Amino acid sequence: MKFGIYFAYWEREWNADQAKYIAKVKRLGFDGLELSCALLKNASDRELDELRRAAEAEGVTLTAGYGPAAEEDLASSDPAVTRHAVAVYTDLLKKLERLNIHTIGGGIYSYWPVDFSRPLDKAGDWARSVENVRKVGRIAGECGVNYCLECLNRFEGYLINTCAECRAFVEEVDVPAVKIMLDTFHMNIEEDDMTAAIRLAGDRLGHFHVGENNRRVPGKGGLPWYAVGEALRSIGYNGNVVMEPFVRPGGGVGRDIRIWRDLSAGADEAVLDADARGSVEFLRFVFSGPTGGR
Ligand SMILES: [Mn+2]
Repeated sequence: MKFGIYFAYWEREWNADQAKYIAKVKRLGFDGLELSCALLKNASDRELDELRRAAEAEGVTLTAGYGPAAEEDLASSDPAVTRHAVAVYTDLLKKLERLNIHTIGGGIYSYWPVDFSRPLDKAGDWARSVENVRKVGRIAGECGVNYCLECLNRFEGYLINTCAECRAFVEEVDVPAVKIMLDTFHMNIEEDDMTAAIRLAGDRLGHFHVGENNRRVPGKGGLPWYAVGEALRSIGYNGNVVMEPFVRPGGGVGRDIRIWRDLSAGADEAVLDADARGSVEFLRFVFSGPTGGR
């Protein structure tokens, strides 16, 4: 398993300079950095090449996360929206290929954050999304990218809340590059048993997010990390484990993630860094199991 972190832990706005985090996460003991596709969408080839070279120079594995806008909803009943969405993903996947990124994850079968004031047609959206994810998933396969569908909790998504739903969706899509993505924060709300969900994902698991029940760094909350690690080992998971902590209120990040209090206790960047460093060391230790790989 390779351990990464999402850059937005340090940021209050989504439109940050992501490149500076490549060296930082390496220094803090991570193997990888997760970038936001929102920032890659408008990047020039030169900027993409610089990012790729910076990651190669540090030996950092890049992964990509995305919260698609409403006008990029692959489940939409408006054909103009789904046509636009397929075009956006096609372009994005080519950019990921250029960046040597092999994983994209998120609610990339729907949109985010969902507007729950609008009427929902889950069955219709499901059928349209399966069809469009199949199209995009084939393109992802050609680009060498795993297209990983994140199970989101009921307050953030409605189409895929559990691993069982995701597994059914992925089987219906039936394209090898389209995989299941789990996130402990969402699983803690929706799954009866997180470890059973991981085992159900099995070899279809393409990406894994870790965060505490309240989105602190792993190890600073109540989730059963030893059992989570054991379940990942039991399915032979060898992919990326990316922490996605959010602890500071304010800005677009605080609003979209619903951080209404300061979970960082006024932490400055040095304290955030120390927590991230401690958390990745904790995860490596706990996930290595009883014999620690010996
Ligand atoms: Mn996540």
